Amino acid sequence: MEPGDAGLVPLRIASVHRDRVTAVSEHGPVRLALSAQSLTTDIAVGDWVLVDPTTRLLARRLNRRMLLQRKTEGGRPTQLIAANVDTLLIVTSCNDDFNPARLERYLALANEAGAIPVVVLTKIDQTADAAPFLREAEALQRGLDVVMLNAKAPEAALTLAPWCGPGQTVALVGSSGVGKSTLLNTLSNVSAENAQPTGPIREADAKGRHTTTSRSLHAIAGGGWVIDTPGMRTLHVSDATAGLNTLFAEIVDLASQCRFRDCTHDHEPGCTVQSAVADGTLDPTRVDRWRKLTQENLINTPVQSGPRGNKITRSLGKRR
Ligand SMILES: Nc1nc2c(ncn2[C@@H]2O[C@H](COP(=O)(O)OP(=O)(O)OP(=O)(O)O)[C@@H](O)[C@H]2O)c(=O)[nH]1
Ligand SMILES: [Mg+2]
Ligand SMILES: [Zn+2]
Repeated sequence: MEPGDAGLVPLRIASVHRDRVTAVSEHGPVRLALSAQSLTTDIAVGDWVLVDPTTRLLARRLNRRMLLQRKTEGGRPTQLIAANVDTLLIVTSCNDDFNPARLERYLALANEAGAIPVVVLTKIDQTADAAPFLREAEALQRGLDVVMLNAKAPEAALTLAPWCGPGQTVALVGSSGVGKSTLLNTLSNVSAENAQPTGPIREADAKGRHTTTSRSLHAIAGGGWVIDTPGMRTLHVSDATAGLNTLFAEIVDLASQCRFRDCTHDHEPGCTVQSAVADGTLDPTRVDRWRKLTQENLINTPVQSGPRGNKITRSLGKRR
């Protein structure tokens, strides 16, 4: 607390729109009054703020524990996805939506921001065999937790219980139509009238119709919070060097043992990455995806001048 904070109450941000912000209360979301100086682009769903209980004026934002953000197209400022998230539930379905390259982008985002990533495979009730999806997802990162569920079934809440509970915040991300809002409704267990709207997907290619259009935070029936987000079309990787190194740890380990320090892992003799591909212990498509994301991160990450004028990249370490 700071001087001047006396009499203010901490509230958690439930939704953020261009001209309007709501916070969670026992009676559902309440609209906050904004001062002329406050910018809604600086506020994220999941932020804690201090509010004047009589006027509902948002006095100030409390420091964030962590922030999920993403770079958007065309040099616009980064977009705040959610703040103070403990676990990122990366949702995909056991159908045409399943795509290792896309899941890796979400994993890099979670790793970099310091959230625990969990891959959630939905629609197991609509597939004859979910095991291949599970195996492929588990191979995406060392020690990665992957769960399978039917988002409509009440048991889904039990499957996710290890990451939910008092004080814990989970956020749902993934493409449109994978079942994020369906899962939120199962977790929050609210009446149909207060439920998040969900929408059907296209039969032909399993693509959703972008039913959810804004981010929102909700209470979970057994305690804790869950954040719903709109389906993302693209997720660019930037400022995620540490996140990528965690994601591709097995390749990073191999690459450190190559004969030449500047090995490009392409044609050099004594390349441990290429020999792992040759002996079948490393999937060459995984190496291709590692190269592509590393390159994209390099291009998207701003370069700053170092102390002696030498150039250093901004995200050599994890910034917490
Ligand atoms: N059978 C089955 N249907 C599901 C499951 N999860 C979601 N669905 C259905 O899939 C469709 C899309 O679900 P939504 O919850 O709207 O998907 P979303 O991820 O929120 O999509 P956007 O809001 O567009 O990003 C709806 O018709 C759901 O009923 C599941 O596990 N099993
Ligand atoms: Mg939705
Ligand atoms: Zn090499």
